[in-house]
Amino acid sequence: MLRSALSIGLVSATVLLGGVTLTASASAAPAPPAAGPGKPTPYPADSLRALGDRVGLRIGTAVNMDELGTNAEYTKITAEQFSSVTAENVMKWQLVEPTRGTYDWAAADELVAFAKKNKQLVRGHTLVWHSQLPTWLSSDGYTTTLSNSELKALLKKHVQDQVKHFKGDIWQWDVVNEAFDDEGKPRETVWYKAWGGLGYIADAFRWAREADPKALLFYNDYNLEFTGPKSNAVYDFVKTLQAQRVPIDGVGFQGHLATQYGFPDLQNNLQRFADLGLKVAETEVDVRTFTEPAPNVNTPTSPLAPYAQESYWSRALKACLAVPECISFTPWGFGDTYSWIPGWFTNPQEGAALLYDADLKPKSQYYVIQQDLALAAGAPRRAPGGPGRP
Ligand code: 9MR
Repeated sequence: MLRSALSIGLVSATVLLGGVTLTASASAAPAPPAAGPGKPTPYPADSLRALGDRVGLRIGTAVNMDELGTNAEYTKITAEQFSSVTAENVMKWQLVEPTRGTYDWAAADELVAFAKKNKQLVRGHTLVWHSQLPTWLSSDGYTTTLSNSELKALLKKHVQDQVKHFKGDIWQWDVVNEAFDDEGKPRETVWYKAWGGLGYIADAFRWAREADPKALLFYNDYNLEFTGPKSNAVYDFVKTLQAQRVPIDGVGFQGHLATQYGFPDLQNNLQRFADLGLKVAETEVDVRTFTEPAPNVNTPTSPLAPYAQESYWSRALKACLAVPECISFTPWGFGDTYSWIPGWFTNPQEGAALLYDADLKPKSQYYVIQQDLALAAGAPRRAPGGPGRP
């Protein structure tokens, strides 16, 4: 009853849940006072970030730097709703060193400044990956004209320089991203080939720890959400890192979910990694569904799809809430227009994967998450962690 009242967006409906008054439509909420220059944007008591604060759970978002600062509504939502931000692209190697030997930190620095101003923590994404490499290094992540010794020196310099540049400003670093394939085999990337194995991963974590001892260091990947060859391989590998005293603090579960597949045994997987003494996080959550062909790529083909999406969002959040070591829950952006999904999954078309629609209005999925957070006051409180942090 409550859900349906919220889902159909009764503009005047307000509900008291978990001690917080939830407003059914963001536009019906009293407008917060405008933020002055240099002042943080005030955020409402029923925002996702305010509700997450009560259990110590950071609610994050990936940020598109083409919109932040130029699109007023986008900027306001980023500040009001989220207590953590991840650079969707601007901290990737391709963007920070497009020309060999010349760094461009401008967009990433802008995001860090925005986060500081708005009292948000930053997830650094990502230091070592085979994708989105500058073309001077590799155009496909698997082949290169550079020698193994050059690659080794380049990766060391990249990790050290980037972590030092942001020293003190990053809460969690995705040190290594997507090193395993879906069969649980190591991807034979340029890094794997240069080291003759996975040794580059231990080296990268050690360099990152030296460069910023206070940042939490994460391994991040997709399809770790369910028990299978990939999550088993990463689980075993992480144990070998720990046995070698490699400074790994956490594992990121990207959480790119789709209604066409069954909901994964996510809580079990978060818990088994947490039981290794690690932090865990949901780092790139979206829930895609089948949609109409272009130009209506964010219109579900089935009117029932949003119900499945609401359920998946809710279960993904609750899996994190149930595991005290799960310190952040980060959707991969918040407006369907900016999602990577419609451009990537085209045959058949999928989309409508985020909490806000193409007009930046909250969808029913948003209200479900908001309601779950309001009710989560009894969930175990988590500590953000990291050396020097509670
Ligand atoms: O959302 C990102 C998109 O804008 C980029 O074009 C794409 C390039 O590979 O990367 C997307 O983000 C990815 C993230 O960095 C790592 N996990 C998968 C994400 C979706 O592809």
